[in-house]
Amino acid sequence: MKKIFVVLLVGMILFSLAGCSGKTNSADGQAAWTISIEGVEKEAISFTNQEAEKIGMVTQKAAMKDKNSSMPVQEWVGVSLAKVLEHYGVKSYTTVKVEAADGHAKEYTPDLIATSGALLGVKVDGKELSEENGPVQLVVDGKGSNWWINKVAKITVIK
Ligand SMILES: Nc1nc2c(c(=O)[nH]1)N[C@H]1C(S)=C(S)[C@@H](COP(=O)(O)O)O[C@H]1N2
Ligand SMILES: [Mo]
Repeated sequence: MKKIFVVLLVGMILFSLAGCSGKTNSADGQAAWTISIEGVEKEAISFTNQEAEKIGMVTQKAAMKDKNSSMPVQEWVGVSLAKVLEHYGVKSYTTVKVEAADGHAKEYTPDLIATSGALLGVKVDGKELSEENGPVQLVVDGKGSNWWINKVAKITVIK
C-alpha cells in the first residue's frame, strides 16, 4: 500500500515539473530565446530564458525619456543585467556593449547599469513583447529610446 503512494507522489511531482518547463521552453525542449555573452569566458556563453529564470525574474517600473519629458511609466518583467553579470562572475568592467540582431548597439557603464536598474525585459504591462521589440528588450529607466535596445542578441563585456 505504501509503495503505491510513493509511486503516485513521484508521478505527480514529475508531472508538475513537466508542466512548469513547458511554459518557458518550446515543445522540443529548446530555449525560447538565447543571448550570446562574450568577453567573459573563452567561448561565448549562451544565456537563455531558462538561465534567466534561475537568476530570477523581477518586476519593476521604468519610463523612457523623450527629449526632456518622461514617457508613461511601464511595469516591466525581466532579469537584471547587473545580476546576469554577477551570475557569470563579472566583478569589474569598463563598459558592457548591448547589441541587437539588426546591429543597433550601445555601450553601458557600470554606473548607468546600476542607476537605471537596467533590465533584460521580456514583458511590459502584462504583455509579451512584439516581434519588433522582443523577445528581449533592454530596459533603461530614464534614458532616451535609442538606449532601449530591441531584439537583444549579444552582450559583450569590455574589461
Ligand atoms: N534593435 C534595435 N533597437 C533599437 C533601434 C534599432 O534600430 N534597432 N533603434 C533605437 C532608436 S534610435 C529608437 S528611437 C527606438 C525605436 O523604438 P521602436 O522601434 O520600438 O519604436 O528603438 C531603439 N532601439
Ligand atoms: Mo531614435
